[in-house]
Amino acid sequence: FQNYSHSEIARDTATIKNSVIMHLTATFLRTPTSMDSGHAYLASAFSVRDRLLQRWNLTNEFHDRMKAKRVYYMSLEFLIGRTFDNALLALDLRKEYGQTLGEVGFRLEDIIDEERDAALGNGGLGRLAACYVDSMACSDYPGWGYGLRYKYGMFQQQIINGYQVEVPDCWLDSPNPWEFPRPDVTYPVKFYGHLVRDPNNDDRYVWESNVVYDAMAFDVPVPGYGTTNVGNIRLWSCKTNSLFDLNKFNSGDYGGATGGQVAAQILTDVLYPNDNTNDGKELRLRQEYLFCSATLQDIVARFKKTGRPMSELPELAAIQLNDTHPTLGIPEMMRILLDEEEMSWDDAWDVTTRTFAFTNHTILPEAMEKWPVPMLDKILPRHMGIIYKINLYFLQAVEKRFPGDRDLLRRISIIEESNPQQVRMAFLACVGSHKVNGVAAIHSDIIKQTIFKDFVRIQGEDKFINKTNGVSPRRWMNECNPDMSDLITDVVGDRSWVNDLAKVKKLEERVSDSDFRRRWWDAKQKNKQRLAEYILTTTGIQVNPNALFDVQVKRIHEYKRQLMNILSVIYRYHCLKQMTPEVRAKELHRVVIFAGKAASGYWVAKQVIKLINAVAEVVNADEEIGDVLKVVFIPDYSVTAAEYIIPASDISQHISTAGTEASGTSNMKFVLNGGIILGTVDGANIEIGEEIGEEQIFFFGCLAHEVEDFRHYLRFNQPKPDDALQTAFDMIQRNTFGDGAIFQPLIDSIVRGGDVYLLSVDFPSYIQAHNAVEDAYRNREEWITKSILSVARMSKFSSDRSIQEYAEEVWNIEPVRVTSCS
Ligand code: 26Y
Repeated sequence: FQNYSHSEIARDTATIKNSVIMHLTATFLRTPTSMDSGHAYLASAFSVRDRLLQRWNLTNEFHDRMKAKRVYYMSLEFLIGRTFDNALLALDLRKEYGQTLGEVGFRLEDIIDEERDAALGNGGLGRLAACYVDSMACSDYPGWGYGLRYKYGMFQQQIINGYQVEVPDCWLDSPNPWEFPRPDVTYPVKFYGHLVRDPNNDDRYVWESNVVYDAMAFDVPVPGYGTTNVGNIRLWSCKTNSLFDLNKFNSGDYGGATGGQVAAQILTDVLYPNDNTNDGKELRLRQEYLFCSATLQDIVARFKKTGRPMSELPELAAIQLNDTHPTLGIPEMMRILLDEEEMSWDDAWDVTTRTFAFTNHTILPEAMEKWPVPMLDKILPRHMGIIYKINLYFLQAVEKRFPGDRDLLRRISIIEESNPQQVRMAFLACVGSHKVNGVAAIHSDIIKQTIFKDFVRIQGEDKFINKTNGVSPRRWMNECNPDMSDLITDVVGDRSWVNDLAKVKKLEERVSDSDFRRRWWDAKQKNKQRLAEYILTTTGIQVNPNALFDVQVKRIHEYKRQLMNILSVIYRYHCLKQMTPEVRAKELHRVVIFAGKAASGYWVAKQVIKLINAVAEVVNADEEIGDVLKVVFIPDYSVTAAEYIIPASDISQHISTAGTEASGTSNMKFVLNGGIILGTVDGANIEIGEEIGEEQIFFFGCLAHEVEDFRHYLRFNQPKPDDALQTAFDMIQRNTFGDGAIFQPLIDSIVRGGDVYLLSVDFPSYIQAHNAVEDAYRNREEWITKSILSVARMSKFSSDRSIQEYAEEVWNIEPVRVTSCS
């Protein structure tokens, strides 16, 4: 046994083949002759998983033994995508598996394509969580992600008649090699009920309820690249069998017997498909609590195994809240410490605030979580009581320091005095944490000047910090862009840059090496060719890989201004139509690519998708235009789709109204793949520009500090669309793209609705910026220089850098490199 846990499984192809065939026959009851590519994938994946399992055990045993402080990253979303290729690269077994599969008649690429995405997230926030656990694993930080195992992840998007249609994502219908069920790790989670006060202790209650659900753990291994460390994401699923009512079953009430099961399952059935919009649904609140309660019970149970007193929890555990969604973890921690561990209020509060830290990801008012007091009181009576008390003590302390400032108390109260009263979750998260951070420099500044302004004054500047986002170079370079990665490896001398991105700086030395420049360009062309094929299979549209690929892929949201993009495409179409064929033939050929999902209930966003598809249909069918302009909406954007699209872009658009996009992370991915940004002075665009130099990025539009004045003006004055924008409106209204009436609400949002996102303000400079991009792209040599220099200067945006900063400044944890268990 000792030997088993210490020795690595052999890496030769004979051993690999044996283990694949073992799983094929023993796990899936197939034979090599009856194997299809689906089973080839499953058998290969299970054989890789055996290796991960071994390292997983080693890692966790080692961390336990070392009594290492762990960080717990709590997130309602983990947008993981695929794992097989990622694991092969991490274990350095890609070549061996490719060879083995080749010997039995399969191409590795096809086998990789059999895997379905784990799409347990909406967009940026969920993908960030996945990049962060990847970085923790790769940098040897003892860290776990905690989340929910949704039965249905992010819906699949079909485009029917130009409209988005949502289809359930039944990702667990086929076996999932990347999760380990842990029936022994199950916790009861209570809802509703009533409280009985401890007669001897004012702060202690017994919470009685017979509505109890079980949360069962599933562990998802996170392979670390170039280390034996394997991270973990622990996902909770609502367990059902304990709710089977045997009495009802025995009396013949079969439906009633499983009634409880159905209700329990619903809690982890589906991911809410909202990105940056809070719909305040009760089921969502219950999901959040199930998640927080199970997670906190698990963290406390693990800590208690060390035998140390609860007051020392902050020495062994740091908990990061990924936005406010897991904020109930704070009152839940208090409940455990007060009611179960019998701590005093002050000691419990001290432990709690030293353990928790909170990341804010947005300042859009519609995204702010608030829960009606009556709803919270009904579902979680004990927590409502704790929140009242947290608020009371907080307000008392503030009143002491700022006597008589009643407006201040009203502004900062965790309970908003509306009708009904609401709990402001961002304030609760802030008060219960020792650090609060934004996700890019401008965003962290904005939150200090707006939502947390009073808190900065009360709690001090030092509590409010910036942690600029980052992305994983493993997935977003090495995995998705093999040709460019091989080139970088040639320059650096080995592949160590994948874990140490500062090394890409070396690319600058080769910027005038003509052979290198040609290979750089060829790598991009190959990626564009690959995307052209992907576009053909997913949309039926043929595009020319030699055209400029102009990409905007992200969630569809008004603040991200896909509408401004498509309006500029309409204007471009108009201009092309005015030209003589001779002049038109000299125009730069362009493929405008969109992808992204709209929340199911977000009508305006769905109309934007319809408009894009309506424009695409007319433009792509216009023989006069031909290859000069193509418009493509790629359906069902996902992590995997992004891995095809991002490496193939020449220019990508990140054009949010200044001050609205907290950071953005795809902007980083595009530049790390040699693409150039056309963007506003917003989010992480700003820091990207600072790092790579302003010659390498195309900025336009008004600045964040100007936005309020423009908005104010537009509340009382009609916007003045310039000729270009007016031309686009006219074409829509003249039914150029089908019935213009269905798009009138989009035009009205600008001309009558106050143009909240300032499309009319930024449109002229947007068109100018497009022209500048065209001029630059026509000069191929200059373009290649921009592309190489950009990548060379992007090392700041590795999530390894972000995680190191969190580790040092927020979590106070150190890397623990797994060596041996003994
Ligand atoms: C349901 C509701 C409460 C809600 C659900 C999801 C609210 C917000 C979200 C998701 C927000 C989100 O994805 N924010 C993005 O986070 C990224 C990572 O920090 C940023 O790069 C990006 O600018 C921000 O919009």
